Amino acid sequence: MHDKELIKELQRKALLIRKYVIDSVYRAGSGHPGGSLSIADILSCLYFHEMRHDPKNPRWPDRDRLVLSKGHAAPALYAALAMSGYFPVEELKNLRKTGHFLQGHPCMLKVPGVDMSTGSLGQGLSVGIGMAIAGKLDEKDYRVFVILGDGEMDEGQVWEAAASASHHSLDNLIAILDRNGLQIDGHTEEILNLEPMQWRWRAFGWDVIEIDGHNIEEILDALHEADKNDKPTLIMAYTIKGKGVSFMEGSLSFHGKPPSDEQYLKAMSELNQAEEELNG
Ligand SMILES: Cc1ncc(C[n+]2csc(CCOP(=O)(O)OP(=O)(O)O)c2C)c(N)n1
Ligand SMILES: [Mg+2]
Repeated sequence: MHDKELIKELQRKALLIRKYVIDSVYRAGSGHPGGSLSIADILSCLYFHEMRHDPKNPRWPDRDRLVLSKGHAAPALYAALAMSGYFPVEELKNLRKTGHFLQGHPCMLKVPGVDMSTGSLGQGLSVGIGMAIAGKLDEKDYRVFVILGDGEMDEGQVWEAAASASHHSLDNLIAILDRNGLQIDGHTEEILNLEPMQWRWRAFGWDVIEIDGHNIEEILDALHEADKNDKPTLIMAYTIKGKGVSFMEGSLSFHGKPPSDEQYLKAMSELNQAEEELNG
């Protein structure tokens, strides 16, 4: 059992991430709200509880690393980083604006706290493996978290990486699969059926933990359990694309589209209401 206050605090932070996602994508007039909203709870648990990191020292050699392999969910990552103190939250208003540093996809050369530049799907797990092997060679005890999309599983490079992670017994590597069932063109099973997905990962030598990716307690338990494994772990997080905004939930069209003026107001009012309910 986790402390009730901790759970509530992480739920509050996840809601705030969602509000920043909607606000920044609306102001930018472009971006990916759906896949950003689906990982808000996961990022909240990672940045505000689980990860060892120091926003004042973004390149601290002993920090846990995070690779957002589904780099189009950058608005959620930027919100978590700003809220952690890597840069001022005011910068979130300048998402995708010329002359500012928060690009549409994360750039490690420009944004403090971004461990890897991503956006081209399929590559993040390979990079995470490199970091995990480096950690072993350097005798460091940091962990590497990689957040993957389920449409991203169509990329063959993911499976080459999956095989090499177990070959190298990378128990310091934790991949989190955002299993929202949707990709850019449709339902994941219609585009390329990879079911049973959990058994594919097991066959590649990974431990698999299946959870509700919006349940803070389950996310925390899974992260804790992953730490005890002697194999790489895949946390299969079942989520809802667009989670938290009624008309974006399960919607294909909000994969990569900003809300209109009217939709923006509705989304913010729903999230504000959820916040009020949480605060009782
Ligand atoms: C190599 C590559 N091909 C195509 C794209 C364009 N693209 C951006 S997001 C996306 C869909 C990804 O679906 P999924 O991994 O399920 O992400 P989520 O549902 O979490 O948004 C695609 C095809 C890309 N970024 N990289
Ligand atoms: Mg998806």
